[in-house]
Amino acid sequence: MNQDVDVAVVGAGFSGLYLLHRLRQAGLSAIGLETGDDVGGTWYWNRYPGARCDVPTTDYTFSFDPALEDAWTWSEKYATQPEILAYLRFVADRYDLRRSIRFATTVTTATWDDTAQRWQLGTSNGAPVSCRFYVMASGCLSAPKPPEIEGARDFAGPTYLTSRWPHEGVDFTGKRVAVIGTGSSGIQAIPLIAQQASHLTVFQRTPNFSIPALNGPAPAAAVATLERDRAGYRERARWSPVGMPRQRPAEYSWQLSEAERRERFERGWMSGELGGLSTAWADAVSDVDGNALLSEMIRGKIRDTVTDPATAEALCPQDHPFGSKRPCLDTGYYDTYNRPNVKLVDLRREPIATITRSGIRTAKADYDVDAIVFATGFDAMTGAMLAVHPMTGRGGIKLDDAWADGPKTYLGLTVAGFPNLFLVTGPGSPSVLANMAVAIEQHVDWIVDRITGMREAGQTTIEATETAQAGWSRHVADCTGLTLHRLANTWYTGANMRGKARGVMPYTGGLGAYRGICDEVVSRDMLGFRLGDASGNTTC
Ligand code: NA7
Repeated sequence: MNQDVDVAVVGAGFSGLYLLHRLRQAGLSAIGLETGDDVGGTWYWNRYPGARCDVPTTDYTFSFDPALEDAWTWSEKYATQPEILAYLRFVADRYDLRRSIRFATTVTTATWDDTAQRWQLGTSNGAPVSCRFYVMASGCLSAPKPPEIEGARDFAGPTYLTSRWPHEGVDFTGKRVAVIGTGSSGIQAIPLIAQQASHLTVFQRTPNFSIPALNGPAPAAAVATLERDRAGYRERARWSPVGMPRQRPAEYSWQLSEAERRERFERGWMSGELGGLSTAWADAVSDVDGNALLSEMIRGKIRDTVTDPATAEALCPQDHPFGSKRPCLDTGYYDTYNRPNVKLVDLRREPIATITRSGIRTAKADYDVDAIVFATGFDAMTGAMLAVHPMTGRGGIKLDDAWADGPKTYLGLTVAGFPNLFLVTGPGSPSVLANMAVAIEQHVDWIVDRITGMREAGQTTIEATETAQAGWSRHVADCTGLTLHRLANTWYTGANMRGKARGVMPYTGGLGAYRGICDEVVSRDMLGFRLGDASGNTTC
C-alpha cells in the first residue's frame, strides 16, 4: 500500500524542516523522508571534533519567523555542530514537525508516472510513497566521497569519516592518528585531534587558505547592527550577493598604496570572517592580480606562524587563488604544526601508494598509525540526488543519463524531463557560495509558492523546458567565466571526484541577483516552464 501525499520531502535538515513547515501552513499534505534517525541533516552527520559553521550566528539562522528568532539565543560567534543540531531539534519541536517525518528511511528509487501525474518513491523502510510533488532537500554536501585510496579496507585499526562520525564520539588518547584531507573538515578537526592523540600525522594533498575564526561571544557591534533593525537587516541579507549584508569596498588594489593594502589586509585578517579578506579591496577575489597580492599576504601569515620553514612552505597554497576554493576558518590550525607530536606529510612530494594493515605507505616512507581519519570530502551537489537510483522522469529518462555530461538544471531548482521535481541547493543554485540559511529560505519559499500557485490555478504539472534549461546553463557558465572559481580543482567543479564531469556547478552570479531572476521568472508568467492540468492541457 502506498502512502499518498501532496508533497514528499527528502531530508530533514535546514531545508526539509522549513519545507515541511511551509507546506503544512499551506494546507498541503507532506511527508519527510530522512535517512538519519533524527533531524539535522549536515549537522546530524558531521560530528567530528571541532565541527562548526563558518558563517556567524547573527546570519546563519532561520529568519522566517521573528518569534523564533526571539526564542533562540546563540552562545557564540560561530556555532558548534552540537548547538546547531540542538537548534534544529528546537525548530522541529516548536513547529511539531517530527510527526510528518519518517526517520531511518532512505529513498531508493523515484519514478514519474505520466498518466497519474505523480511520483512513486521506493523507500528502504515502510510503505512506498506516491506524491504529486517530489522535493530533494537532501543537501549538497551530504554524500561522502569514497576515500579513493588503494588498500583502504586493509587497515587493521579503526577508520573514521568526518562526515559519518560516531555518535558516541572517539577517544584518541594515547593513539597515533592519521588525518587525510585538509579542507574545512580536516582543518577544524586537526587542532583538537592533535591535543588528544599521542601523535598526529596529517596527509595533505592540496594546502588550503585558512584564516583565524577568532571565535568567542558574538561581537557586540554585529549584534547591535542586527538588533537595531532586524527585519531590515534580514531583508538586506536576502538581496546581498552572499546572504549577509556587508559593505563592499570601492577601491581596487592598484588604487591603494602598499601601506594601505597592508592596513586593510591586517584588518581583514583580524576580522575573523571570510568576508573580511575577500572584501579587502574590490578585486580581491575577482581578478588574478588583485588576488595575488592578497594570497601572498596570507602566505606571509603562514610563514610567520609555522616555525619549521619546510612545513610552512608546504602549507602555503600556490596552486589556486584565495577564494577560488572554499577558504577555511580555523582555531589554531597553523600553530598546531609547531607541536612536537604533529607531522605534516606533503603528498605532492610523496603521494600515498597504499594503505596497509598498519598505516599509510607513501612513495617515500611507511607511517604506522593506530587510527585513520578520512576528511576527504563529498560527492558534492549531485551525489545525494544521483544516489536515488534510478530516478526516472518523463519517457523513462534517467537522471544519471540526463546529467552524464554534467548536471543541468533550470534555476538550480528544476530539471527538464523531470516534472514536479524540485531541488533545494542543487547544481546551478548559488547556495554553496552564500549563507546557506538565507539561500535555503529563498529556495523553499519559491518552491512552495509555486506549488500553492498551481493549486489555485488548477495546474497539476510543472516542468522546465529544454530551452530554458540550456539558457540557464549558458548563463551559469558565463558567470563562472567572470570569477576565479574556474582556476581551482575543487568540489565546486567536480574535480575532487574521480570520473565526475567537470564544470563549475554553483551559480556564481550572487544570491541577490539570483533571487531577482527567480522572481522575474514568476512575474513573466513562469517563463521557461511548461505547466499542465489534469486533462493534459499545457501552457508554456
Ligand atoms: P573538502 O573541502 O573537499 O576537502 C577534502 C580534502 O581531502 C581535501 O584536502 C582533498 O585534497 C583531500 N582528499 C580527498 N581525497 C583524497 C585522497 N584520495 N588523498 C589525499 N587527500 C584527499 O571537504 P571538507 O569536508 O573538508 O569540506 C567540504 C565543505 O564543507 C567545505 O568546503 C565547506 O563548505 C563545508 P584535494 O584538495 O582534493 O587535493
